[in-house]
Amino acid sequence: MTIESRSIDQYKDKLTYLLKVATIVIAVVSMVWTTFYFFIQNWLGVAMEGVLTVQGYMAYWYTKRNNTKIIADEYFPLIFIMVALVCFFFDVPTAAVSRSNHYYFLPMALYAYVIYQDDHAYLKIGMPILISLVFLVLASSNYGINLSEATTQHRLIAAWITNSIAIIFLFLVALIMQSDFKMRHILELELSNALLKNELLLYYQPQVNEHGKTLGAEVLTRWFHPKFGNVPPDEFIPLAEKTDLILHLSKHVLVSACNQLAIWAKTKETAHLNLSVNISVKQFLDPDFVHNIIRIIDDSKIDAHKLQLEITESIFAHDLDDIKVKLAQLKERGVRLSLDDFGTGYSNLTYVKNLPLDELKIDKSFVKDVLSNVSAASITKVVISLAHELHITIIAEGVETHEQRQFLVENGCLNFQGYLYSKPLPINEFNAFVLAHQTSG
Ligand code: G
Ligand code: G
Ligand code: MN
Repeated sequence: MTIESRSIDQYKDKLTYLLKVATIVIAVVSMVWTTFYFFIQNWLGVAMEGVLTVQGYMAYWYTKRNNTKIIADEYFPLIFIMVALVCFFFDVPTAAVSRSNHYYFLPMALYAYVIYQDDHAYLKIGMPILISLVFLVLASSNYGINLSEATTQHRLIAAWITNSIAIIFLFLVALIMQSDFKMRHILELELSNALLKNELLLYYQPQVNEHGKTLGAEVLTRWFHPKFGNVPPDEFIPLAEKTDLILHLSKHVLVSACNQLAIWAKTKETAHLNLSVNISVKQFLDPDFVHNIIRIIDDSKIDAHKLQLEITESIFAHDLDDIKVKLAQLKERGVRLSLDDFGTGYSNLTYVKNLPLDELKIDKSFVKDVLSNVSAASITKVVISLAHELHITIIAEGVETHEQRQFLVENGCLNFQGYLYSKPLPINEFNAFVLAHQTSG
């Protein structure tokens, strides 16, 4: 176990390192070209290579900050387009010099397969195919409108450099692929071990109304690794999402949550409790998602209204029709739906209005700043009135102080979750909390 866990970090570091090398090479090479075009006063060349330089540096900066998602979403496609433009306008083959920049597309096609691995097939397969097709056209033709103004001699030297870098990139990508696959493999082993050994535990964070009565809880998964202690969900959930393990993990969480609801239903003091469960995007997109949930509810014989699924706005980046169908099926079975972290992502009011939601959850980042930041305060007010207008429940998460609570109450949000009341608790402590907070409701 120890060796495996250490190697996750090792591969993660290696991946970041390789990506840093690649992005800095892109930046430096295009900066050299920017300077070159500057000296021969070819302003279009300066502009184009200048843009590539900035993109390279930005990609490097985001790699350093461990934000590889923005590279996949923005910088990779942009760099692809820029290199294609360079091929077409600045690297047009002549009788004396052949084209060279298109060779960058070979490592890029391979790299696309790595970064879009967890995405829809049209990206995962489509991007490598698209890049390869562009390579094919540029490699097999002399299409292009030459705006370069560079001399044949310069271009000959440049071709040697470009081809060398393209070859180096090819090996870099091969190393990146190797590290990435290895890391996934190890993590899959570790997490599936954790599932088998019951190292994943459910914690319950109370949700409380304005009278202090406990309405229910949000389930938050904790991973207690025997050697590394508490691995935070912010680390293992995104990693689990990279493999199918998220499906097993989520199923474990849902089954446990429904079993808990069944246990609560047997006792007068706890029979009213609701349970909110976080649903990850990949889990939601699984074709069997609805079917599985309904089966779990049926098996545990709980009242489906007591189960609430928390989805996030990032779901809306996917097929909306499919989402609507799934949400409608869940609603029909009586499951409640909550929109988590509201206001942090693809906020689009039309989604909120058109989906069968039961609850909006004000994100803790707004609650945190509600007293010190005017825009956090106004966003919070808008979200609260939106919920009122749609006649759905509103709850604030991350409530830590009486002053924040007071602000929320004054603006019409009467349900709270946060450290002011309690941190997420193991089941025994949560049950004790409920008994201690039974005041009128
Ligand atoms: O639990 P905090 O305690 O650190 O949780 C961090 C993040 O992990 C939250 O955004 C929460 O939504 C998410 N999270 C916690 N448990 C689960 C889970 O069981 N499934 C999913 N999909 N996300 C979870
Ligand atoms: O994304 P989601 O809303 O599911 O995240 C819930 C996360 O918020 C968990 O990590 C939980 O531990 C954390 N959390 C719960 N209450 C508070 C709080 O009062 N303050 C802060 N900073 N975090 C909180
Ligand atoms: Mn949540």
